Amino acid sequence: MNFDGINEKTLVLVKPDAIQRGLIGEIIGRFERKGLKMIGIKMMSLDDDLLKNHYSHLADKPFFPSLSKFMKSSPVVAMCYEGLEVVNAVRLLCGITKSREAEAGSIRGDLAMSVSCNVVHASDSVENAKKEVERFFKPEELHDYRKSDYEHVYAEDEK
Ligand code: IDP
Ligand code: MG
Repeated sequence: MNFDGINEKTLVLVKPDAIQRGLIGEIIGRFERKGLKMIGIKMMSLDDDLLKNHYSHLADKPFFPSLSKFMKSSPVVAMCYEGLEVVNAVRLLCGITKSREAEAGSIRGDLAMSVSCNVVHASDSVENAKKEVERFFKPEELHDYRKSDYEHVYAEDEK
Protein backbone atom coordinates (compact mmCIF):
# COMPACT_ATOMS: atom_id res chain seq x y z
CA MET A 1 0.00 0.00 0.00
CA ASN A 2 1.35 3.42 -0.90
CA PHE A 3 0.23 5.84 1.79
CA ASP A 4 1.45 9.36 0.96
CA GLY A 5 0.91 10.58 4.54
CA ILE A 6 4.15 8.90 5.54
CA ASN A 7 5.95 11.72 3.66
CA GLU A 8 4.41 14.49 5.78
CA LYS A 9 7.13 16.87 6.94
CA THR A 10 7.55 19.22 9.88
CA LEU A 11 10.07 21.79 11.09
CA VAL A 12 11.69 21.59 14.52
CA LEU A 13 14.05 24.20 15.96
CA VAL A 14 16.23 23.55 18.99
CA LYS A 15 16.07 27.02 20.53
CA PRO A 16 18.97 29.02 22.04
CA ASP A 17 18.12 28.11 25.65
CA ALA A 18 18.48 24.41 24.79
CA ILE A 19 21.73 25.06 22.92
CA GLN A 20 23.14 26.86 25.99
CA ARG A 21 21.90 24.16 28.37
CA GLY A 22 23.42 21.32 26.39
CA LEU A 23 20.12 19.71 25.46
CA ILE A 24 20.58 19.19 21.70
CA GLY A 25 21.31 15.48 22.02
CA GLU A 26 18.54 14.90 24.56
CA ILE A 27 15.99 16.55 22.27
CA ILE A 28 17.11 14.82 19.08
CA GLY A 29 17.15 11.51 20.99
CA ARG A 30 13.47 11.86 21.79
CA PHE A 31 12.56 12.22 18.10
CA GLU A 32 14.82 9.29 17.24
CA ARG A 33 13.24 7.04 19.88
CA LYS A 34 9.76 7.98 18.63
CA GLY A 35 10.64 6.51 15.24
CA LEU A 36 10.73 9.72 13.22
CA LYS A 37 12.87 10.08 10.13
CA MET A 38 15.23 13.06 10.09
CA ILE A 39 15.65 14.32 6.54
CA GLY A 40 17.46 17.62 7.24
CA ILE A 41 19.54 19.21 9.98
CA LYS A 42 21.73 22.31 10.27
CA MET A 43 22.92 24.90 12.76
CA MET A 44 21.98 28.41 11.73
CA SER A 45 21.82 31.97 13.05
CA LEU A 46 18.45 33.63 12.58
CA ASP A 47 18.06 37.22 11.41
CA ASP A 48 15.27 39.78 11.81
CA ASP A 49 13.74 39.14 8.38
CA LEU A 50 13.44 35.42 8.95
CA LEU A 51 12.09 35.91 12.48
CA LYS A 52 9.48 38.41 11.33
CA ASN A 53 8.16 35.83 8.88
CA HIS A 54 8.50 32.88 11.21
CA TYR A 55 6.72 34.66 14.08
CA SER A 56 4.43 36.88 11.96
CA HIS A 57 1.46 35.79 14.11
CA LEU A 58 3.22 37.39 17.12
CA ALA A 59 4.66 40.53 15.49
CA ASP A 60 2.22 42.84 17.30
CA LYS A 61 2.73 41.31 20.75
CA PRO A 62 4.61 43.32 23.37
CA PHE A 63 7.01 40.42 23.93
CA PHE A 64 8.01 40.19 20.26
CA PRO A 65 11.25 42.25 20.62
CA SER A 66 12.47 40.10 23.53
CA LEU A 67 11.43 36.91 21.72
CA SER A 68 13.37 38.06 18.69
CA LYS A 69 16.42 38.93 20.82
CA PHE A 70 16.24 35.52 22.50
CA MET A 71 16.04 33.70 19.16
CA LYS A 72 19.15 35.58 17.97
CA SER A 73 21.12 35.06 21.19
CA SER A 74 22.81 31.96 19.76
CA PRO A 75 22.44 29.77 16.69
CA VAL A 76 19.57 27.30 16.62
CA VAL A 77 19.54 23.76 15.27
CA ALA A 78 16.93 23.42 12.53
CA MET A 79 15.64 19.97 11.68
CA CYS A 80 13.12 18.54 9.28
CA TYR A 81 11.36 15.32 10.22
CA GLU A 82 9.18 13.10 8.12
CA GLY A 83 6.54 10.57 9.12
CA LEU A 84 2.90 9.62 9.28
CA GLU A 85 0.92 12.57 10.73
CA VAL A 86 4.29 13.86 11.91
CA VAL A 87 3.15 17.49 12.44
CA ASN A 88 0.70 16.46 15.14
CA ALA A 89 2.99 13.78 16.59
CA VAL A 90 5.83 16.29 17.05
CA ARG A 91 3.55 18.91 18.61
CA LEU A 92 2.44 16.29 21.15
CA LEU A 93 6.06 15.33 21.87
CA CYS A 94 6.94 19.01 22.45
CA GLY A 95 4.06 19.88 24.80
CA ILE A 96 2.25 23.19 25.24
CA THR A 97 3.92 26.62 25.00
CA LYS A 98 3.97 27.34 28.76
CA SER A 99 6.58 24.80 29.73
CA ARG A 100 5.86 24.71 33.45
CA GLU A 101 2.33 23.53 32.65
CA ALA A 102 3.34 21.21 29.81
CA GLU A 103 2.52 17.56 30.30
CA ALA A 104 5.19 15.54 32.09
CA GLY A 105 6.81 13.27 29.53
CA SER A 106 6.78 15.94 26.82
CA ILE A 107 10.01 17.74 25.89
CA ARG A 108 8.88 21.06 27.36
CA GLY A 109 7.22 19.32 30.30
CA ASP A 110 10.42 17.50 31.19
CA LEU A 111 13.10 20.00 30.23
CA ALA A 112 11.81 23.56 30.66
CA MET A 113 10.00 25.98 32.97
CA SER A 114 9.51 29.09 30.82
CA VAL A 115 6.94 30.39 28.31
CA SER A 116 9.47 32.00 25.98
CA CYS A 117 12.54 29.85 26.74
CA ASN A 118 10.75 26.63 25.93
CA VAL A 119 13.60 24.71 24.25
CA VAL A 120 11.89 23.80 20.96
CA HIS A 121 9.80 25.11 18.10
CA ALA A 122 7.52 22.78 16.15
CA SER A 123 5.23 23.59 13.22
CA ASP A 124 1.60 23.81 14.30
CA SER A 125 -0.27 22.64 11.18
CA VAL A 126 0.41 20.77 7.96
CA GLU A 127 -0.05 24.01 6.02
CA ASN A 128 2.39 25.98 8.19
CA ALA A 129 4.85 23.08 8.28
CA LYS A 130 5.13 23.19 4.49
CA LYS A 131 5.87 26.93 4.56
CA GLU A 132 8.32 26.61 7.47
CA VAL A 133 10.28 23.73 5.94
CA GLU A 134 10.64 25.80 2.76
CA ARG A 135 11.66 28.86 4.80
CA PHE A 136 14.45 27.04 6.64
CA PHE A 137 15.70 24.47 4.12
CA LYS A 138 16.74 24.58 0.49
CA PRO A 139 15.48 21.57 -1.50
CA GLU A 140 19.01 20.16 -1.74
CA GLU A 141 19.33 20.23 2.06
CA LEU A 142 16.51 17.68 2.43
CA HIS A 143 17.48 14.06 1.90
CA ASP A 144 15.52 11.23 0.42
CA TYR A 145 16.63 7.86 1.73
CA ARG A 146 15.22 4.56 2.88
CA LYS A 147 14.94 4.11 6.65
CA SER A 148 15.17 0.41 7.38
CA ASP A 149 13.38 0.55 10.73
CA TYR A 150 10.13 1.64 9.00
CA GLU A 151 9.44 -2.08 8.77
CA HIS A 152 8.93 -2.02 12.54
CA VAL A 153 7.85 1.59 13.13
CA TYR A 154 4.75 1.34 10.90
CA ALA A 155 2.27 -1.40 10.15
CA GLU A 156 1.75 -2.60 6.58
CA ASP A 157 -1.43 -0.55 6.10
CA GLU A 158 0.28 2.63 7.33
CA LYS A 159 3.13 2.77 4.85
P1 IDP B 1 4.38 27.50 20.16
O1 IDP B 1 5.88 27.65 20.10
O2 IDP B 1 3.96 26.58 21.27
O3 IDP B 1 3.76 27.16 18.83
P2 IDP B 1 3.42 30.24 19.75
O4 IDP B 1 2.16 30.81 20.32
O5 IDP B 1 3.46 29.98 18.29
O6 IDP B 1 3.77 28.92 20.60
O7 IDP B 1 4.60 31.24 20.14
C1 IDP B 1 5.86 31.10 19.56
C2 IDP B 1 6.90 31.31 20.63
O8 IDP B 1 6.80 32.64 21.14
C3 IDP B 1 6.73 30.43 21.87
O9 IDP B 1 7.26 29.14 21.70
C4 IDP B 1 7.50 31.22 22.89
O10 IDP B 1 8.91 31.06 22.73
C5 IDP B 1 7.11 32.66 22.51
N1 IDP B 1 5.93 33.13 23.25
C6 IDP B 1 4.64 32.81 23.02
N2 IDP B 1 3.81 33.42 23.88
C7 IDP B 1 4.61 34.17 24.68
C8 IDP B 1 4.34 35.04 25.80
O11 IDP B 1 3.19 35.25 26.23
N3 IDP B 1 5.43 35.63 26.39
C9 IDP B 1 6.71 35.41 25.95
N4 IDP B 1 7.00 34.60 24.91
C10 IDP B 1 5.97 33.99 24.28
MG1 MG C 1 3.77 28.32 17.11
